[in-house]
Formats: sequence, C-alpha cells, structure tokens
Amino acid sequence: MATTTDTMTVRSVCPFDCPDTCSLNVKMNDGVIASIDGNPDHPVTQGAICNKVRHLNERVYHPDRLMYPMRRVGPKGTMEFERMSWEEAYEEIATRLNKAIADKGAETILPYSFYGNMGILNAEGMDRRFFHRLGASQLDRTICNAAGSEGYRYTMGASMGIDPEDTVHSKYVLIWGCNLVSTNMHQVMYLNEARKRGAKIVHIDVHRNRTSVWADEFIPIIPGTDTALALGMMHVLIREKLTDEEFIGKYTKGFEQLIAQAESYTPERVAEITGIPADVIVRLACEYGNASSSFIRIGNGLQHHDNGGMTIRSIVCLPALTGQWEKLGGGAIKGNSHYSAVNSYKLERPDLMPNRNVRSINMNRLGEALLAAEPSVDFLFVYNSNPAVVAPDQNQVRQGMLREDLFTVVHDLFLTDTCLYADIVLPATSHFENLDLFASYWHLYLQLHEPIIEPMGECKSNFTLFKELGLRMGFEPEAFDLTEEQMIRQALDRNTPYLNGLTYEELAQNGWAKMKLEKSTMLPERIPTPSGKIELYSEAMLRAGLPPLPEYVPIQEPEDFPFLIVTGPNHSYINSTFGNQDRLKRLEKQPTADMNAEDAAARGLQHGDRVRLWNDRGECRMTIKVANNVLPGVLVCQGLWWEHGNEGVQAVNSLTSQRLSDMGGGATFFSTRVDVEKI
Ligand SMILES: Nc1nc2c(c(=O)[nH]1)N[C@H]1C(S)=C(S)[C@@H](COP(=O)(O)OP(=O)(O)OC[C@H]3O[C@@H](n4cnc5c(=O)[nH]c(N)nc54)[C@H](O)[C@@H]3O)O[C@H]1N2
Ligand SMILES: Nc1nc2c(c(=O)[nH]1)N[C@H]1C(S)=C(S)[C@@H](COP(=O)(O)OP(=O)(O)OC[C@H]3O[C@@H](n4cnc5c(=O)[nH]c(N)nc54)[C@H](O)[C@@H]3O)O[C@H]1N2
Ligand code: SF4
Ligand SMILES: [Mo]
Repeated sequence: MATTTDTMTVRSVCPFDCPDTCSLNVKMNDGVIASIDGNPDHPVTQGAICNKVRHLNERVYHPDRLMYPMRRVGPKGTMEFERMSWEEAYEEIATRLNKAIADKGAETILPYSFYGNMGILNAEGMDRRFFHRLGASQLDRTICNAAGSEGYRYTMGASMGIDPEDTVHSKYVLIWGCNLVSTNMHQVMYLNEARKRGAKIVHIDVHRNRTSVWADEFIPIIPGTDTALALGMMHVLIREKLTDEEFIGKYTKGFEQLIAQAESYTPERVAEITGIPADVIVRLACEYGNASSSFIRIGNGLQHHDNGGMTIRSIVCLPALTGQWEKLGGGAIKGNSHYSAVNSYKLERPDLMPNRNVRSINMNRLGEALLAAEPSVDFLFVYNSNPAVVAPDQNQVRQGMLREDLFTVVHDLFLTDTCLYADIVLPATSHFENLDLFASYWHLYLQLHEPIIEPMGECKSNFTLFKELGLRMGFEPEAFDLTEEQMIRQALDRNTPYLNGLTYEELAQNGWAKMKLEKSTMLPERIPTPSGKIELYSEAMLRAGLPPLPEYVPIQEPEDFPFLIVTGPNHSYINSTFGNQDRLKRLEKQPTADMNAEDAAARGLQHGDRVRLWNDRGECRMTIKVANNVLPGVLVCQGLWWEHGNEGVQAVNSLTSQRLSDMGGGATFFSTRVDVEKI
C-alpha cells in the first residue's frame, strides 16, 4: 500500500477492457483520490488518457457503489434486497454450492465472467482456481474476439503483430473495422506522428464515425463483406505484380493456391458484394501495394459477424503478400497478447479439476444454457461482467435468469441490470483497492498495480472473494491460502523469450517493464504455425471443416428483415461500464440509430423520429439519426445502455442472436437484421 501524506501523486493503471492499458498518475488528497491523469513517463501513455477515466474518481466514490453484501427479498427482477453479512453470504453460498453438487453434480454450477477488470489475478486467477477445484462447468469466454483470434492463429500462428510503437514509421495505414478514436486513442497518437512523417490513413468501416472524420479517407462497406474486399485487393496485387515474391517464397505457404483463389475476385465482382466502387478497390490495392511500409489495424467490428474468423484470416494475408512483416512500421496488429502471456497453468491451476472432461458452455449462448442445458444450470456466479446487457439475445438471457429454481450470485461494484436477477449481491473493490498485474493486448508493457486506497465499505476483490470462499469450502491451502504477491510470482514464472528474466522486483520498482523483443523471436523470423510459415493455405482449417483458403462466405442471418444493424460500443462507456454515470450518460444523450437519408425518405422517417426496431428475437425503441453516415440498408447504433435507471431504454442485445461465428465460437452481434417503424 502506497503511503499517503496530505497531497501526493501515486502511480496506478487503468483496469478496463481497452487496448491502451494506460499508466495513471493519481493525485491523492488526505488519502482520497482527487484527480486522475495519464502518466507522462509511461512510453505509451505519454501523459494522455481518455475522458472516461479522467473522472474515474466519480465512479470509485459514486453514491450508488455497493458497500455490503445483500440478499434478495422481493421477486426476481425487482431489485429488492436487504443487507447481510459476509459471514452469512459465505455460509449460504457454500451451502448452496455443496447442495448443487450433491443434487445433480458440479456441472450445474456455471461461472460467468469477462474482463470488467483486466487485472490478471482478478480476471483469470483465483476465480479460475476456485471453479476448477469445484468441478463447475467451464465457461468458453468467446464474447469479444474469439472468432478473429482463431482466424489469425490459423494464418500467423498466435496473437502477435508488430510493436505499436513502430507504427510511427508506417507510410500507409488501413484502419479496418476499428473505431480507433474511441477505442484505442494511443494508436491514434502514434498514427498522428506517422501522418506528420507522410503517412496516409484510410478507414474502412460500415459507419462514418469519429475515426472516419480523423482519417484521410473513409471507405464505407456493406457489413460482413470484408473478406471479399481483402480478396479483391489480393486479386489486384497479384495482377499488378505488387506482390513480394522473395518474401512469399521464404515465409509463406500456399501462394499458388491463393493465386487461383483470388482469380475470380475481380474488382467488378467485389464491388457488387461490398458496395465499394471497382475503381476505389483498384486504387486502394495499388496504394497499399506501392507504399514503402503499410500497416493494418484490425478491429473488433469485423469479428462480430458470422464470417468473422475468415475475415481476419483473409485480411492478414495482405501484409504477407507484400512482404510487410520485414519493414519497419509494416505489418498488422489485431492483438498482441501472445507476447505478454503469463504462466496460465500455474495461475489458473486446471490440475485442480476433478474431471477434465467437464462440459464447456459458450458464453454467447447464455440464454440457451439457462433455459435448455442438460443437466440444467442451477447456480450462476457472475463477476466482472454484466450479461443482462452485454450478452446476445437478451430476451432469452433475462427469461433464463428469471428462473425460480436458478440461484444467482452477482459480484460487482454497482447494482447492474444483472443484479435484478441476483439472489445474493456481493460488493467488489475497484482496482484502486487491489494489488494486481496488468498486461495489454496491444502494447508490450506489463504493469504492476499496488493499491492506492483501502477497500471501501465491506468490498472485496475477486481474488479475496474466491480465496476466502475456497478456504471456507475446505480447499487446499497450498492453492488458495496465498497472497496476491505470491500468485503474481507464480504467473510470472514462465520461460518465454518475451518474459525472459522479467521479475516481480523489476515491476515493483519501475511500475512497468517492456517485453523482451528480439528479431529472432518476432515475425517473420518466428511464425508459430504448424508449418513455421504464414499459412495462406491452411491444412488445419481444412481439417476443421473450414475452407483452407480465404473465401467470401456471406453472413448467415436470414433475410426476413430489410435492414442490417450494427450495434457497437460507444465513445463514453466501456461496454456497459460507465452506463450509470451521469457525466458520461449526458455526453451520450440517448440511444440512437443512424439511417441513410435514402432509406429514411422511402419510409417517411425524419431525423429525430422515435422508432421501433424489431426482429423475431425482440424489439428496441430508439431515436433515428438521418444522415449519410451509413450505406442504404444499414443501421448503426452505439452503446450498451442499461435498462435499469434509464426510463424507456431497452437493451440493444434484445435484437442480436446467439448464433456462433465460423471460428472460435465467437459472437455474431453485428450480423443482425431488423425492420423499423415510426412509433
Ligand atoms: N470508448 C470505448 N472504448 C472501448 C470499448 C468501449 O465500449 N468504448 N470497448 C473495448 C472493447 S471490449 C473492445 S473489444 C474494443 C472494440 O473496439 P473496436 O476494435 O474499435 O471495435 P468496435 O467498436 O466494436 O467496432 C469497430 C468498428 O467496426 C465497424 N464495423 C462493424 N461491422 C463491420 C464490418 O462488417 N466491416 C467493417 N469494415 N467495419 C465494421 C463498426 O462500425 C465500428 O466503427 O474497444 C475497447 N475500447
Ligand atoms: N451488442 C453488442 N454487444 C456487445 C458488444 C458490442 O459491441 N455490441 N461488445 C462485446 C464485447 S467486445 C465485450 S468485451 C463484452 C463486454 O461485456 P462485459 O465484460 O460484461 O463488460 P461490461 O459491460 O464492461 O461489464 C463489466 C462489469 O464488471 C464490473 N466490474 C469491474 N471491475 C470489477 C471487479 O474487479 N470485480 C467484479 N466482480 N466486477 C467488476 C463492472 O462494474 C461491470 O458491471 O460485451 C460484448 N457485448
Ligand atoms: S479506458 Fe483505455 S484510453 Fe481510457 S484510460 Fe483506460 S486504457 Fe487509457
Ligand atoms: Mo471486447
């Protein structure tokens, strides 16, 4: 615990699910957090942070923060709770867990969590040990980037791209399905520098948003058709001899098959599919192929489609065809978590599982799991996530959570929509109150976070909760009776080239440390695919029943409803986090949907009209924004709004489907169709 005098600045880390994982400078006033800023000494943060986190003290000291455990006293769905002690809460939870195991087996218990807090101990540490030891159903954590990660892995071998600090040297940049200005602001800072040095920045998206306005060129595309665009670019690169034969020969596999495959993706055919004019496709490919170094930032917008895995797999063939991985500032970043991967075996202890063949439930199918799984899910333990807002097919999710015979525990800082369905609510600390280790999935620094304030009220961290519950249930002290520091040391105990020699002491002293990067352990010298080459043709994909070459497969949503709707995150929240904070809510105003002026005219709709959006899964009311920010036939809304506390707001995930993507069991939030009418 950092000691505090009257006023002083202490170091912290931003804990949210955001690639930037900023280093924070926190001004303390008599032990109270007075203000938060970016740390100017951190090489990536460079003193800048987003508006959301600048006001994080308002979240930490928010009057609505949960301060003690509570039990449900009213019907599910009514938020009627009374205070209970931790002693009573532990007693009841342990009794219920033991009963669930005795009645129908430990598989009836389901943890549900994601990265509300990215701290390694609190997101994938003691919790994992606890549920492993219980023998609970495994949760397949697929809601974010599972599809693309698998597509990328098939092609490149692991979640590894270039060092974002090198992108200042890029000369041509494609921001592809990524809303950088809102979701990765330090990438914007690097690219602003690149632009000063002559780079051109192109944004390919379904929505003209903050990032399009900042970019030099915006190319609107029909949702879910990006694989066709990537293939069209390959077609042109091959035809115009803009490929790097030497690189291809040395580092890739399957180029001959890819040539044959790209043959039919003529600019004219791709124009039909994508809505991008053929001459723009040709120009884009030529600019990309002629640049001395070109960089692609691959975003999450692409992966939330039925064909998300294939899309990422196809796009990441482009830097290989043009030999970009050898050039400073050339290549791509989808994610970089491979470099900072700690010892997950020691951290999560899968060896504690009584049965390694326990079932796994895909988190994108929570509704179906709660309503129809066999054996049934009878105990749901939610932490670090707000599934009543973020999970697809809300009507199913909420119906499942309303089951009288389901016992639900929710651990959070606030009474989220998910707490509406909780039998017991437990108060969580904010990360400011915890010791933890943070890795970014984009930049290449590990950071140690020491607590800067004491736990508030009766709040407990995820680490402490699962440690104490485990010990109470008689689990091995060897695995559960540890301090945070001991567990971080276990996590760091891994012999990879990137973590090599990195110690707890170094992190404690400096606050952060950069992964060890050497030419021999980076792309393209090290490509961890089965063949050791970038797999333009993938036998592993063929074996998995997937097309072995890039191939455009349209999205699967039946065309019963006329509009494609993309329901992305917004600028001022992080997923549903911050959705209960007045300052940020005021900035976002209200849920809206962007519609093309041509569509609006055809339907007699005007800017500002209230509309009902619906499909066969549910409905949602919003205000329509008429502009030419989207192509005809496309709607875009942003923000995962809470229903609770927002009169008239419905969770946008009422419209989305539990269908899984082509790879990784990923979510298909953006492959959704709806109809619209004026209210
Ligand atoms: N401010 C803010 N920052 C965040 C978050 C947040 O909620 N708010 N969330 C965090 C999390 S968990 C994540 S995963 C990342 C996500 O951040 P990003 O990687 O930026 O992903 P999204 O914002 O989901 O989608 C990016 C863009 O893809 C576009 N898009 C959708 N479908 C398609 C398509 O078919 N083709 C193309 N070319 N574009 C498409 C969308 O219009 C959107 O502008 O951001 C993180 N950072
Ligand atoms: N329609 C649509 N749906 C989406 C998306 C989309 O773009 N469109 N994006 C998807 C993506 S990419 C993601 S990553 C998911 C994110 O979905 P979630 O992971 O559920 O993210 P949040 O909504 O931020 O909810 C995190 C919760 O964790 C709580 N929390 C924070 N810190 C702690 C802690 O230390 N302990 C405990 N116990 N709780 C804590 C927060 O208060 C918050 O309520 O949403 C997905 N859902
Ligand atoms: S949300 Fe992202 S940009 Fe904002 S402070 Fe946190 S890590 Fe930095
Ligand atoms: Mo995400």
